[in-house]
Parts: sequence; C-alpha cells; structure tokens
Amino acid sequence: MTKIHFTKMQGLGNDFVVINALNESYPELPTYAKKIGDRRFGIGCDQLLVIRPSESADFKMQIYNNDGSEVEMCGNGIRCVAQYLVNHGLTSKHELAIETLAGIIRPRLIDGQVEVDMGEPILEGPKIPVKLDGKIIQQPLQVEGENFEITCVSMGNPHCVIFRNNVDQVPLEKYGPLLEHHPLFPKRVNVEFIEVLSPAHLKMRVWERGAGETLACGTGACASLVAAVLNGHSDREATLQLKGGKLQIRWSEKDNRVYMTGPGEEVFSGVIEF
Ligand code: ZDP
Repeated sequence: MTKIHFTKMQGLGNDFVVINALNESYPELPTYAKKIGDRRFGIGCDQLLVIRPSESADFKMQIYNNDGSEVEMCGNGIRCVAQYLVNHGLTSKHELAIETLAGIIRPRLIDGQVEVDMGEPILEGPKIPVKLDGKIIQQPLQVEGENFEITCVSMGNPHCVIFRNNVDQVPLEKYGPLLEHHPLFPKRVNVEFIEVLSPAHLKMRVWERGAGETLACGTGACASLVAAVLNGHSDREATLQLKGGKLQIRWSEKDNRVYMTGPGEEVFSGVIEF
C-alpha cells in the first residue's frame, strides 16, 4: 500500500486534489485519477493536479479530469498550484514558470490574488482542434434540432463558446455532453454558454470536457472573453461572472496575450492509501 499526502484546493468552486510529487514520483497516480476524483468512492474533485520537477521551468503541473483523462492546461488549477508552492515554502519566487502540456505558463502572486499570463489564444480550426479550416466565429451548428452559433478558441485546451440571452435557462445537462462529444471536435471540447450583461460584464456557465458542469473554468473564461471580443460583444477587459464567483480577464492588444486574475485557496489536507 502507498500512502499519498494530498491538499484539497479550490478556485471559485472549481475544486482540485493537489499532490506534491517533487520527491516521490508515484508512477501509478494516473491510474488512480478517476478514483481520486470520485465524490463518493474517492476524495472528490473536478481535477487532479500533480506537481513534478521540471527540466525547462520552475515546476511541472500534470492535470487529470475526474474521468481520468489527462489534459493540456487548467486556469483555476494553475492559480491554486502557484499559491500552494508559496504557502508550503517550495519557492521564494512570486513570479513562477510552470511547465504544462500547453507550454510554459507564468502565474504571479499579487495582493492575495494570482495573475496568470495565459499566453496567446489559438484561433485556427485544425490547431484547436476543430474539424473546420480557418477561424470559427458564429459558425452555425445544429445538434438534435437545436440551432447553435459556435465560436471556437484554444487556450492550450479546446473551447466552444455560444452566446445566449439567458444562460440559466440553457439545458446544459442535455447539450453539454452532446457538444463535448460532437464529431467536429476530435479531442472533445469544453462548452461555454455566455450571456452578455454589458461590454465589461459577461455571465458564464460551463460544461467541462471530462468533468461535466463545474462552478468555474479559468481557461473557459479566457476563451469566452476572446470569443466575445471576436463577436463584437465586449471590451478587451471584462469581469466573467461564473457560478462560483468572478474572474478578471484581459486580452492585451499590445502583445495579444490573455491575462487572468483570481484566487486559489487551500481547503484541507489529508492522506489516502492505494
Ligand atoms: O480541458 C479540459 O478538459 C478542462 N476540463 C480542464 C480543466 C480546466 C479547468 N477547469 C480550468 O480552470 O481551466 C481546470
């Protein structure tokens, strides 16, 4: 039996099990990702985050959805990992370089919040990936008789953004999985429904690939702000109102990079045996 120490964290209610694998490699962890994520038979979380040493950055972060799938990037999670590393004295830096499957991402701790340089949005269909060429902006898509207009953006992970007048009325449990698994998306997709409250205030609901509806998604909030700008619905900086709280998102005209600011908090820690 292996005993593994973990810390439970959350960013706007998007919750994570964080495991420090800097000194122990725990090679079996990927096989336990689904069990760890199970809210009844495991610890329970939207994503498992594993901190490992890195050759190319300060640390490496591996991300597993609670269906066990490994994914490229995680916005709320990287804020939590940055906060964890500082809280536990694993770094004296306040600006970090974290290696992910989506490249090196740079969180910075400022006044109790974490600001993250999320990089440049990817808009070319094949690179998101979506089985369509060029940019996908207000592209009609019919699913089970329902007409959608989709805008697709990658923040290292794929997102499909849809604008609606009242997101609380969207039957997300029905259309979330139908869009997530639509053949247009070879690696599946995260789905965001956005209600424009004003050019600086967007309300969001998210159906996450590999996790279902969550209270917040950081990469999804960034993708949604980019989609809102591309559709002429918002300023380049706005507040994203999520079920779990607010995120500040800015798409810089100067360097074309997206900046996300929000919290990352520890809840409890424990030990689990496999
Ligand atoms: O790309 C995916 O499969 C996402 N479900 C990964 C998790 C994203 C996250 N919710 C975020 O904040 O970006 C952690």
